[in-house]
Amino acid sequence: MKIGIVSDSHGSYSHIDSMLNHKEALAAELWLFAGDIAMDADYLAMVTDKEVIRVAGNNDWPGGRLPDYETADIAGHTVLLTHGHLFGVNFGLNNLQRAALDVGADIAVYGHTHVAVEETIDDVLILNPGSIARPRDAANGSFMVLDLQPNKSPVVKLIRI
Ligand SMILES: [Mn+2]
Repeated sequence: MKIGIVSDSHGSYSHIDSMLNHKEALAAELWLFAGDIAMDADYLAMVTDKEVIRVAGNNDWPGGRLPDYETADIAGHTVLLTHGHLFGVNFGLNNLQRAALDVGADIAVYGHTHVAVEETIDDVLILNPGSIARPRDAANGSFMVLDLQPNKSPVVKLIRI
């Protein structure tokens, strides 16, 4: 199953539209939105007509309608989705990796840093799609497509818009 991963669009629907011009994005059957900001996930769900699993970012109002983290069982894998600020991701990924193990996840997805990451730490695949609208690691924003199949290693593709 192909899963689109996007984060930190910060209200820029035009960057989401640019993302959806890519064939890889159109192939996604499900989306994970890692926060900042909530209404962009609504927009993504509306224009793709796909399910968007979403969490709150630090710029989403406290006490809002989104959870701080979600777990999802997808094609034999378990994904922990969270924005990352609550796990101190600016200072390393160990807290996030431990949280993934705590909930039985083999994949952790986060955002917040606006820097794309694909890293495996002690059997947990940790992914950050970067920011689609305000990248800090390149001129163009980025998103990921994750292909999950039962009993197979995840396949990750980072795409720059
Ligand atoms: Mn953030």
